[in-house]
Amino acid sequence: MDRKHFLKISSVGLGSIGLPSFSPSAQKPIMVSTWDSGMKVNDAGWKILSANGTALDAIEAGGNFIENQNDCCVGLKGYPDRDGIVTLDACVMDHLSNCGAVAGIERIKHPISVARKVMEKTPHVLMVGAGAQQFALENGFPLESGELSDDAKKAYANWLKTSKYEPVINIENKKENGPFAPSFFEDGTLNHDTMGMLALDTHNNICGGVTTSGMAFKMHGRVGDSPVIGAGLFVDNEVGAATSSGLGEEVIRICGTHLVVEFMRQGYRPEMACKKAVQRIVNRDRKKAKTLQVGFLAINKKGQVGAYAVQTGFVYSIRTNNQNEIIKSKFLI
Ligand code: SD4
Repeated sequence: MDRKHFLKISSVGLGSIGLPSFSPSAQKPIMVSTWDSGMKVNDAGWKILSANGTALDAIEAGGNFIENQNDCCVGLKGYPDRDGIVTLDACVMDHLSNCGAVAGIERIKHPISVARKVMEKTPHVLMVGAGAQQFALENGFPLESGELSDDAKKAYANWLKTSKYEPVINIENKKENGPFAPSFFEDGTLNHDTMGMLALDTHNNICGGVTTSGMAFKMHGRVGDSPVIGAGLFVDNEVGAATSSGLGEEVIRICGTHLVVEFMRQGYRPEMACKKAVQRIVNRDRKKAKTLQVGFLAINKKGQVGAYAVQTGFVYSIRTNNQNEIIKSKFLI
């Protein structure tokens, strides 16, 4: 289902109960996920949250759902790196500040579950590459085929025509942003959709997770923000949590999600906290910022939600008892 269609059908919103849809929610349980693909991810998590399950289980279920799909940017059917190899990044962080992550893992279907195992079964936080794969195999995850999906094969063949190494995340509304649109996505394929998820459960606990194949056609070995705690994900159960999508290097540079949570700790609402982190990126180099996209999504302890992006195009999905819709993020430039 395409993005526009999805946006159109998302009608069960706060609007329908008489509140403007940008009004912050203050309910629990609640699950929010990046992009429109987050709708179905939230559905998977909601089954658990609505039965008084834990935020951690909901996040893992959401991550596993999207890792099973034919998605450009998550799971083994995602787009490969520039050597034609799919490498996956994922992390989880729970309400006790426990966290686990894997980066650059190959041929494992559910990296978010491996990240959870790193959190629960090792004294470590981040495992990478061959070692992460070995750990996954030792913990019963099967070794999958390394073959690309048909869509990924097509996109990769397309990219190989120019093999232009241009590490950018495409900005939607490409006509408007013509000069900044990456040349290898002329066919309309997207290179975003990293799944960042945040949930607040009925036990009043917040947990988050991220799963992604990372930036399409990245250098082999390149790791983005997604599995980096404090960059792609940060949770502080006293304050709230944040996740990000977009050009990971820019997020890592400012410890983006940690920054968002710290702004919330200072009393800013989630949207303003996200905006201030986006401003940090833009103020550093405005000219460069015009060429890239980063979006932050945050939730606070009250269940209020907000997002902000560098450019237009970032959307997120929200699920509560009263709300099940896609919301467009505001943006700075
Ligand atoms: C990365 N942040 O690897 C990821 C890419 C992304 O939506 O978010 N895509 O830099």
